[in-house]
Amino acid sequence: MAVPRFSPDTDPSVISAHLGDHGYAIVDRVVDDETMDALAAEAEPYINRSAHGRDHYDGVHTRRTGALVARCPTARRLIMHPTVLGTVGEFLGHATTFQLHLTQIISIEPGESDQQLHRDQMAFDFFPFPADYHVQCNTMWALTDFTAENGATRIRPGTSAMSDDEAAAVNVIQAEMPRGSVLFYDGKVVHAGGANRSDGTRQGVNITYAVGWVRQEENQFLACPPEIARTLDDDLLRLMGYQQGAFALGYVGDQQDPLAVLRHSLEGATDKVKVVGEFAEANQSFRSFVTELGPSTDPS
Ligand SMILES: O=C(O)CCC(=O)C(=O)O
Repeated sequence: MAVPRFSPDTDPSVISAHLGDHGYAIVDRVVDDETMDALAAEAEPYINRSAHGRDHYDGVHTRRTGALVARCPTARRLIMHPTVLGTVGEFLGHATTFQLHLTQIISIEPGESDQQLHRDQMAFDFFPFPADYHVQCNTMWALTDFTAENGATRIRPGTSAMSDDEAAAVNVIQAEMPRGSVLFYDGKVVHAGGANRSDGTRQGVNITYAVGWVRQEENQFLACPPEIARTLDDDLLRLMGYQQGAFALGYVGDQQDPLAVLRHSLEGATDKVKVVGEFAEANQSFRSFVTELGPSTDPS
């Protein structure tokens, strides 16, 4: 079956619409070989030190290497790529904010077998999110070419809103794509890593995003130590979680803004997080709540 794909200049709203209809979208050659060469060189020592998985879900011939914000400066460009942020912003636009969920290079080595098919949102304690509520939006960047032989991601297209029984009847496709391409897939679509029947390692950079009100899969505050975090741009830091995830979520101390605390310390940060009224744009629930709350008091 021919797998549809998009060119790198495609409008993010088109990519997001395809993702909504099919559970995945592939955009070819979004970054060049130099970018992937730089990332591969930065990551290599960490990949070599990463242990193989401990079960057949993680993959006994698969290495998973995280903390990419801290370890690999080039990964920050993939995380913040405008096509990706545009698509994720559209796809998760129903939430007040979205955030970085995890960063992980998945190296599937020769001899690995098919990973068990699954839906990524199971990470949230198998909570049964409604079929029309997307909690995450994922990317898998091809650090090497992705081929059917070397373990390109397997997907059952269009299964995001299906029951497991219905999904089981859908044929699997493989996200074959040249190096530098990116696969988008949602948190509900049935998918898995593929068996590697080649003699080379398949490497994918899994960078995923989630709505701002859930716990992140990779703990960004420890994976990227504060001394490195302080060297990063504000936009990346907000995405990593140095922002209010939604009203009341993520403040520090005396309702201070987490980014201000990172920059100026707990005692030195004067910026406060937003009050509920400042979220009135977000949705009708906020507007109703604020109407009932009445006018703000001025403490001065
Ligand atoms: O490596 C892949 O292509 C997919 C991996 C995956 O789905 C996972 O580990 O959850």
